[in-house]
Amino acid sequence: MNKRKPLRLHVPEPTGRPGHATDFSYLHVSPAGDVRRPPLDTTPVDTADLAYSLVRVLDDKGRAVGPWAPKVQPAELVRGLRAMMKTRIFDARMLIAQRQKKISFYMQCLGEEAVATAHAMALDPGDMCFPTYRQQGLLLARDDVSMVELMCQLMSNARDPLKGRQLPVMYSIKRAGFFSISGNLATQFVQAVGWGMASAIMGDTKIASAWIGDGATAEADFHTALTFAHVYRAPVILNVVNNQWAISTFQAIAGGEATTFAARGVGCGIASLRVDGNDFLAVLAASRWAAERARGNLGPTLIEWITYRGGAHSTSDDPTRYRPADDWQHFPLGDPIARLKQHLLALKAWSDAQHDALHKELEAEVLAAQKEAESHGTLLDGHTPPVASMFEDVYKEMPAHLKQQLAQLESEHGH
Ligand SMILES: Cc1ncc(C[n+]2csc(CCOP(=O)(O)OP(=O)(O)O)c2C)c(N)n1
Ligand SMILES: [Mg+2]
Repeated sequence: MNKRKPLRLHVPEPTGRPGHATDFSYLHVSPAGDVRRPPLDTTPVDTADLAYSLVRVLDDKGRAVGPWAPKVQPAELVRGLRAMMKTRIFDARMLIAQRQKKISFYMQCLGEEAVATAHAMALDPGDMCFPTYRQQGLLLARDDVSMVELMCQLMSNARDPLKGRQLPVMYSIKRAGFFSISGNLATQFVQAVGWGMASAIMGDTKIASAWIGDGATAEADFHTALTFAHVYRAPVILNVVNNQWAISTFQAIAGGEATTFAARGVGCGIASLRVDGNDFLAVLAASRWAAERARGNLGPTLIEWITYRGGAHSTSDDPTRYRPADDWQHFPLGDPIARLKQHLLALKAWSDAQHDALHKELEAEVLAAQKEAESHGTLLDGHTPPVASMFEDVYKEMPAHLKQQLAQLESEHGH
């Protein structure tokens, strides 16, 4: 007779649910300034402790403390604050535009603004990001990307540079180092590593920055990318944005319960950091560290950014169904905009009046951009690219069979 106990599986559960507050102790937050900063040429195995702690610079009083505090001028930080506020205001307006049916779909990065905007400040022109749909901050931090261009893509209007072929928010702006977003999650990671390897094979100096969410790390592409990055020491930054949720699935379901996502890197022979993603200074410092390593042929760096998805997953989601409605307010790492503002106030490089004035200025800027974008059409008025445009841009020279189909379309529909 079999006397063994029946086997059972462990199914991770979030520590909070609607009507029952989250216990955030699972995050294991280190005090600001507590985590060491290793030399750039550290060995991957020597970063093991960093994959289980949390690099933080800003303390509760808004002071920049510890070995990771970056050298940065207050004016540059004001630029960062501006980029985060612009991103948040842009998102809020586009969410409303979706509710007004001017856009079919939208995805905000509410609460995660520091990750992309501070990272953008650590990259050089010509570097290539392979983002997901929640890194609009990479674009909004740049002066050479107009909000009108982004909004025309969102509205799929006559000026949409992608001619309605991509889902709204899935931008593609090569000149801004922003690779076309693919809805197939985790493909970004293998593509970024391949791009970085190509850059090295060609003897170029440009590096790649790969982006993935906590949930998408469960895809095989993530692990394939780590192997290639490790073996060839590809010049790439491997960003894992752990915003605690993958639609309605808690990060523990993707494997964040008994270990960390940063620890995946160490296990694959890649130097890894776990960083407070709501701390603008920590994001800047860690991004610079990883970029310098990549540029110096010192190998890839994996960074797990701890943050919180403050809004819904997308306009098709209702997070009150699976997590406490006020969860974000209790997130121990706070709000990245409020924290950088507090730091600038502590430095006496900023004031409440300046903050309010900047907020108003940005609201007006976003509104003006929206007016201009809407003058080229929205989903409401059918100002979309001509149907015949679907035949363009697929091949450099249009092949005979497409020419035939285009002619057929024109003869049948009079286009
Ligand atoms: C390969 C693949 N599987 C599933 C989906 C459907 N899907 C879209 S977003 C998403 C959740 C992703 O969560 P995470 O990676 O944590 O990113 P976040 O949305 O939190 O930024 C899923 C499952 C997809 N787009 N691609
Ligand atoms: Mg997520």
